[in-house]
Amino acid sequence: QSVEKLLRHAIEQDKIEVFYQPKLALLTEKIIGVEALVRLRDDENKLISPLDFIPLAEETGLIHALGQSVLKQSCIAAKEWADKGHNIKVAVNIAAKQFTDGNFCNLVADTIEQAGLASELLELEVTESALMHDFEEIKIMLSKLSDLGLTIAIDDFGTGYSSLSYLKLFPVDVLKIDQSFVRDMLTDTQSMDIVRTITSLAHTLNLQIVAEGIEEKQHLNSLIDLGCELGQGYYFHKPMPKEEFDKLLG
Ligand code: G
Ligand code: G
Ligand code: MN
Ligand code: NA
Repeated sequence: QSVEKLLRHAIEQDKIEVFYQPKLALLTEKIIGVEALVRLRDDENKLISPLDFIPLAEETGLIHALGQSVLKQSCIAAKEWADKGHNIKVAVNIAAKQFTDGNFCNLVADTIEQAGLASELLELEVTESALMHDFEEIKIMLSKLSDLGLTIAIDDFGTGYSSLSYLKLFPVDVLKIDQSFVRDMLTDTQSMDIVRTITSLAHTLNLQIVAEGIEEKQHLNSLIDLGCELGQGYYFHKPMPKEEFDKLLG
């Protein structure tokens, strides 16, 4: 079966899955949030990588239904965790195509409201390239989203092709250091320098900083030394199904 068919069926049958990867305060190793990551299964129940269906979903327009399913499941999950006394912020990846849909802001507002979620517990992750469209339009939309009380994170920060001025002009709250820099920081001084510089930039601009792709104790130690407060990666936890994360929370 083609990936497109699998995707269509999964959407029709409400079988889009969401995994959650814990995000931690690096000093205390306390879980403070999760990143929601979409999952799709093939005919043999094996997981297909989002890399193999997100681009397709964007081309076919299925990204709207897919993204809405992920957003809704994520908001419902975070509400459930909050009701159990856990303040777990959920970060949802938003594709460029979703973002430029004129109705996106209303959709987000409705989804939060229907889930009964405090908007502070939702973060939207957008890539730099998603922001590099009509400047005024993006600015208005980000401001509306920000006014809802949720936070905006720039994903894969440092890999995009953009000027830094948008950090000043858009209401951005969080920078996520791309995992390639973290992966190489112990062996490549340039990557280490980039991580240091992004962390320092974030502090200067009063932005939160999240390191991605922490795989080793030494990554963690170096990031703490650089003053990076938050992070995620296989060293702590891989993305996992909701049931597994529920158990982890206790
Ligand atoms: O866990 P990982 O293999 O899940 O994700 C691979 C890529 O797919 C990452 O770049 C991630 O940002 C992207 N991705 C994962 N889930 C989603 C999603 O729900 N929406 C979008 N737009 N991208 C996602
Ligand atoms: O582009 P984005 O940052 O949204 O992508 C997140 C991707 O990174 C997902 O595919 C997730 O499974 C993956 N990921 C999360 N932690 C690690 C890690 O420690 N190492 C590697 N190699 N990938 C990771
Ligand atoms: Mn992400
Ligand atoms: Na990333």
